[in-house]
Amino acid sequence: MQNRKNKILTVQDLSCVGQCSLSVAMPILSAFGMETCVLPTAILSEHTMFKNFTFLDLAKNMEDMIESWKADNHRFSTVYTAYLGRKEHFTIVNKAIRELSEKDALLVVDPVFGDNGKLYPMFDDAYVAEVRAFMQGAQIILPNITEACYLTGQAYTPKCDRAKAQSLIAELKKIGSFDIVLTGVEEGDQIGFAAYSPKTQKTEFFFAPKLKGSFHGTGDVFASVFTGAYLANNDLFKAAQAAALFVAACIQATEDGHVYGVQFEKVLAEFAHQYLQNKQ
Ligand code: PXL
Repeated sequence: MQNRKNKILTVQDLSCVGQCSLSVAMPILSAFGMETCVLPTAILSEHTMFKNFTFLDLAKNMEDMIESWKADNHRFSTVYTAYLGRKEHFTIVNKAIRELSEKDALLVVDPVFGDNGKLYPMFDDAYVAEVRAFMQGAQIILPNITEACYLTGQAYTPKCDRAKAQSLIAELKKIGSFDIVLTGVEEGDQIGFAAYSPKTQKTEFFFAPKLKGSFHGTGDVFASVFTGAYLANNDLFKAAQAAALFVAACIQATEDGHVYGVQFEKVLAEFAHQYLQNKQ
């Protein structure tokens, strides 16, 4: 059924309240049939969009886990990274990739450092520079508009149309030869993504009606579904389309006033089942 052996290592934080990072990646990747292993970078009480949050840095523990996995001979066929938290984590993650991934392993990088034109709390230009350097080894990157602007030095505009997306992609291509899925592209009252592959040198767009409201963690939901779907069918555009449709379904299922995350739990099982049956 799947083309790759799918033992995936996802590297990101655990936000103990708030539907984002590992709390969404683990159930989603599992629902798509992946054996999901995790290298947690930090434990937070809540994600950093809450007024209060605690942050326990797991850098030392990450290094110990890598040594233990090496000794027990664990290897991963895909590495998917998202919010790490501190710039020191990148050296450790590079080591994990070097020493623990299979020869033809896939590296999916969601840069996760900002949204709505701003960096998340605790991040600065030095963190962005680390992400930019780290991304060079990726086969697929999944930036939102804010992240693409910071990564390329282009000015942020609240609306990113096709022309702006093309110009961001032209600059992102200079960082590395990866597939790019740029999320948050808008056309009229629709929102979607631009998907570019160096293999075809073409950019394809997908748009669906823009739903009201702004929710945290949807980027992580998108990236997790994308990764699960991509590993199931190896099709960049179809995987991104599935992720966009899933995020829309999650927003529609989310009760009014619940804005710190989307209630993906309500729609995940059925969606993943349908996808794996039809490979939409
Ligand atoms: O959803 C991205 C994300 C992940 N992890 C933490 C965050 C955020 C966004 O704010 O704060 C800790």
